[in-house]
Amino acid sequence: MECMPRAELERMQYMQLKKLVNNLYSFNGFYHDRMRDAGVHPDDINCLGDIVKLPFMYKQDLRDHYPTGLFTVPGNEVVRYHVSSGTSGKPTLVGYTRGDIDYWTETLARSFTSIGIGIDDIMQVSYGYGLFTGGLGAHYGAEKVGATVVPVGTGSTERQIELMQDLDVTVLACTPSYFVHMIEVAKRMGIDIRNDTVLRKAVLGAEPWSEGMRKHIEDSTGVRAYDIYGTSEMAGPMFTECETRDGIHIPADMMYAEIIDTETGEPCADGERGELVVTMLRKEAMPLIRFRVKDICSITHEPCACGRTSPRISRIFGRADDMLIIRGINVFPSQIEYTLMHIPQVGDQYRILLDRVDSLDHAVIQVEIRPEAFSDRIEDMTRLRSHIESELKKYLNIAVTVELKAPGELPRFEGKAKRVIDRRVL
Ligand code: DLL
Repeated sequence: MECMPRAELERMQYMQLKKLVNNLYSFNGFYHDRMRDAGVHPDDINCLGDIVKLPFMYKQDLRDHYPTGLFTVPGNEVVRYHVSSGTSGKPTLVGYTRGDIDYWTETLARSFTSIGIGIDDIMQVSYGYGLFTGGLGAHYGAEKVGATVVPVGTGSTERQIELMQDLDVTVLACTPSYFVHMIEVAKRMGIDIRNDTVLRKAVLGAEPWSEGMRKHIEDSTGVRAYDIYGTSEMAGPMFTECETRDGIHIPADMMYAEIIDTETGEPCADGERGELVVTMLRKEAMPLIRFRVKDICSITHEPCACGRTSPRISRIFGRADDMLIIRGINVFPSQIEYTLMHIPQVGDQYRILLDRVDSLDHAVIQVEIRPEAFSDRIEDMTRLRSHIESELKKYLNIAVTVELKAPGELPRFEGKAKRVIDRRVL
């Protein structure tokens, strides 16, 4: 399945899409009305490319039909709920049939296999368990490949590090920011992850991170870090990079991915950045057709060096809706992180504070610096601050103020990091 020629994969996707559209048009009021209002009938879908005729779905649709209005199976076929908190507005509820759980688990098992996780591994799952999908998702996927799971969840970081040592944990699954925090706590406990544990891989995701962050993590621990992506609407964490680490594989039998221009809705070419739009081809309880995820990335359909023919998406660069507009200039927090992580004196923690002063946007970037770069000499610190400011100006094209922070001064996070504090009154 994973190495099928592209034409065959696309034929299979078309068959699944056709079935999905027929079913939803015939048996579901929401999809029926949406298609009718867009002037499209299932008979108009005659090849995979015809998917662009179908209307988009938005997060707002899920909120408007909260809790179960978009479910397409009887309530007694639903075996699990997860809830996505979201940044604003009502939460969204995701329901799963037995089949949905199996297909989610299978996707993750295939992803974990592609990075060499298997029967000999012990995976510590330090994503939150509960309504958040990270913990249970990674848990089921790891068990499916025969790994031993240590279901710690978040928090009690010192205990986590002791368990990691005691149980010979080889793989860690958590947010990148939590791993960075763990590395610091381990250091304080006198434990060097590289030499005092057998941890060799980390599956990091659920929030934006950068190549620079990956390098910091790998250089300080010797652990190989892989990106894992997914959203609760899709099911939860699902897709990872393979050993080649040249994009996140999207198994074509699970999901059809499009990249569009956020403004115009038109398709982007391979390699071009745009907004991810997904159609879930096998979901039962809550299908998604052309759902606008709002994550910004690019796609390639070229086969990967690993041999898999599935399309691959790039790292997520940011979200279309958390793009910051600072004095009229569009800035993604990921661009700021990218710039900071290329400055050797800068540590792993930073925070972006936005205020409006005399009607003008004012951006302050608080940056922790590495212990070895910290100096008592004011001239050294002033020089470093100006250097960081000028790098940010060069890359982002806006002037920002940098505040240097001592190692350990900024808040740490066990789940998703909150790095942007926007106090501007709009
Ligand atoms: O965060 C699912 C997940 C759990 C993914 C564990 C990976 C690992 P939500 O809470 O619905 O689901 O949040 C989804 O998080 O739209 C992205 O904006 C962001 N996100 C998730 N993974 C990544 C990643 C889970 N690898 C939202 N890189 C998505 C960047 C990510 N952003």
